[in-house]
Amino acid sequence: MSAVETAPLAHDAPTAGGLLSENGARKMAKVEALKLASDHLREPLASELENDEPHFSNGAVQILKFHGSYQQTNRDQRQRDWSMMLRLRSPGGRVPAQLYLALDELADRYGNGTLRATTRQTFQLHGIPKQDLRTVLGAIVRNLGSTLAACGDINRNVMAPAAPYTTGGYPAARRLADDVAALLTPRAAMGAYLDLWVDGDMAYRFRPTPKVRKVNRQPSPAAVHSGDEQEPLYGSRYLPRKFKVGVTVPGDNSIDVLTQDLGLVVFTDTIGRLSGANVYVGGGMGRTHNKEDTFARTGDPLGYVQGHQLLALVKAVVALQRDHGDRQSRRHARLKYLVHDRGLDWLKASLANYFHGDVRPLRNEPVPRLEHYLGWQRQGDGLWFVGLPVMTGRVAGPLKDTLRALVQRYRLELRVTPNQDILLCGIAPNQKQDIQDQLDAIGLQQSAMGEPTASHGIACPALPTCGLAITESERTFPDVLARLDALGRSLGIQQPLLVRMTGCPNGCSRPYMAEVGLVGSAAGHYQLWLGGAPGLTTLARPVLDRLPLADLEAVLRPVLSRWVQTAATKSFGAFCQDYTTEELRDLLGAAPGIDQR
Ligand code: SRM
Ligand code: SF4
Repeated sequence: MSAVETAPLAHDAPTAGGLLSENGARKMAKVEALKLASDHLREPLASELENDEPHFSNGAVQILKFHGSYQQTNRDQRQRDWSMMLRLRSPGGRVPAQLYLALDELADRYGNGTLRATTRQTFQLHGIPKQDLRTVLGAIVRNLGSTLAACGDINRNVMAPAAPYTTGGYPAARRLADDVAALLTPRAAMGAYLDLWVDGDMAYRFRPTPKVRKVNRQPSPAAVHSGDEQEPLYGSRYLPRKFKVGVTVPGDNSIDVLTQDLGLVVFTDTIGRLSGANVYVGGGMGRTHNKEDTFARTGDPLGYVQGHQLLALVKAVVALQRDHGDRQSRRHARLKYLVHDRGLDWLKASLANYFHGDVRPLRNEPVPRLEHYLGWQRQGDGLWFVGLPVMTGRVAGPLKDTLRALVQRYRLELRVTPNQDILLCGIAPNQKQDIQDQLDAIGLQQSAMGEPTASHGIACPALPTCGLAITESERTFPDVLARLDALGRSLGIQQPLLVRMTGCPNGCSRPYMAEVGLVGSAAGHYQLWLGGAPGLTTLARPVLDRLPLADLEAVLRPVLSRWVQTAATKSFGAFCQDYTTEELRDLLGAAPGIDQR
C-alpha cells in the first residue's frame, strides 16, 4: 500500500476534516494508511526486524511506536548514529523490584547506562541498537513489564497518584487506573506484540482485571464497537492520535489532571469504595510555534459519573474520539481540538450515542495541590515509603548504583511520580535506618531538597536524543534551577517557584501549567510563559518569544522583585494572573537581545 492513497475507511463513522482526491473520495493520510495496512500493528516492523539494517524505514518506525519504541539518532554526533528509545507502561508509576532490576541491567548492557523517569510515571531506556531490540524488549516482557501502547495513536500510560497510601481514596484511584489501563489495552495488537518480542508466548498475555472482564461482557451501545472484531474498541486504524487518561483523588493534583485528554477525580465512601468521579475532558499541552491553531488547553468539566458506570464512560469517550477525531491533520487530531471546535454541548450530545449512563453535575473538590511525596512517609499499613528527588528523572551514576543495591537487598517496589521523582515503597521500620544511611552516603535527600525550586521543577530530555528538540532542556536545567534559586535568595524569596522547561513547544514537561515555563524556541532562546498556578489549575501565558537563556536573571529580577515587595502572600503564578500580558511584559527587565514580540 502506498504512503498516501485512497482507501476505504475502516469504520464508516464521520471523521472531521477531509481531503478529497480527484475522484472525490477521501484521501487517507499517510500514518492512517500505514496503520490500516499494518495487520494490527505487525508490518512492516516484523519484516524489518529480520534484516541487518541499523535502522527501520519510516513506515516501520510509525508501527514501532505502538510497541513502545522510538527510533532516534544521537544529535551530538555529526554522523547518524541510530538507536532506539524504549518506554515502559506502568499505570500509576508502579514498577516491581524484579522489573526494575532487569531495567537497570538492560540499560547497562544494551543502552546508554542510564534510566529516565518520565513525566508520565514510567521509565525510558535510551540508546538500544536495533539488533538488540528483540533481546531487550523480550527481557522486559519476561520480567513482567510491558511497552505495548506506551507510544503511538492509542491510550498511553494511565497516571495515578504515585504515593502508596493505603487509606482514603488512594487505593480506589490506583485500582481505577489499573482498570482503565486494562480496559484500553489493544486486543489484536497484544497478539502482534507477543509474536514479535517473545515468540508468541501467550503466558505473558496481559489479563484483564475482573471489573474489565465484567464491563466487556456487558452489552454496550452499538456505536462503541469499531466494526473490527479483532480490535473491537480501536478498530484497525487505532486512534487519530495519542490519548491520555489520568486518575486522582480530590485535592491531590500530582497528575496534572487538567492536562489529560480524560481526567478522573474519584470520590469514595467512608470505607474507601469507589462512588464515582468528576470527569474532565479535552486537556492537552502540545502546540507548534507560530501556528495559532495549535494550543495548550486545560480540560473542561464534563460532570460526575457514578462508579459502576465509569469504565463504560471511558470506553465511550475513546470511541467518540476514534470516530470524530481529525484523521487528516495530525496537528489537529487530539480530543482537545474536538472539544474546542465543536464545544462541550456537542460533545455531551454526541456522547449520548456511546454512553447510556448518567452524567450529573460535578461534585465539589478541595483546592488541588501538587503533591510531591518527597521524604519519609507512612503508607498506612505499618510500612514506610521514601520519596527521592531525581533531577530531571535521570537515574545514573551513584544514584543508579544505590537504587539497585537497595532494591536488590530489600526487594522494594518503586513508584515513578509525574514530577520525575522516585518513591521507594514497602519499607519495614527496621529497614529505614540502613536505607537512610545509604541515601545519605550519596547526599541525595539533602542536596535536592535543600533548594526550593529543585524539588519542584521538571524538564524534558530534548538534546541529544529527542528528534524534535530545538534547544537544550534536561542538560541545562540543573544550572537554570541553581540560577533561579540564587536569584530568589538575593531577593529574599521564601516560596518555591514551579519551573518547567522543554526543548520545543510539544510540552512534554507540561510547561504551560508552570509559574515559570521555558519553552525552546531557537538555539539558546526560550519562550517565556508566566502565570500557571502551584496547584496546576491555570494555564500560563506566553510573555516573551525569544528570551536568551543568558538573560534569565536580568529579565525576571524586576517582576520577581515586584512580587515579593507587593504580594508575597500570593503565589507568583497568582500574582502574574493579576496582570495583562502587556503589563507583565512591562514588568520584565530589559536585557540586550530580547525580541519583545
Ligand atoms: Fe512527549 C513527543 C518525551 C510526556 C507531548 N515526547 C515526544 C518524543 C517521543 C519525541 C518524538 O516524537 O520524536 C520525546 C522523546 C524524547 C526522548 O529522547 O526521550 C518525548 N514525552 C517525553 C517524555 C519522556 C518527557 C519527560 O521528560 O519525561 C515523557 C514521556 C511520557 C510517558 O512516559 O509516556 C513525555 N509528552 C509528554 C507529555 C506530558 C504528559 O503526558 O503528561 C506531553 C504533553 C501532554 C499532551 O500530550 O498534550 C507530551 N510529546 C508530546 C508531543 C505533543 C503532542 C501533541 O498533542 O501535539 C509530542 C510530539 C508528537 O506527538 O508529535 C511528543
Ligand atoms: Fe522533545 Fe519537545 Fe518533548 Fe522536549 S518537549 S522531549 S524537545 S518533543
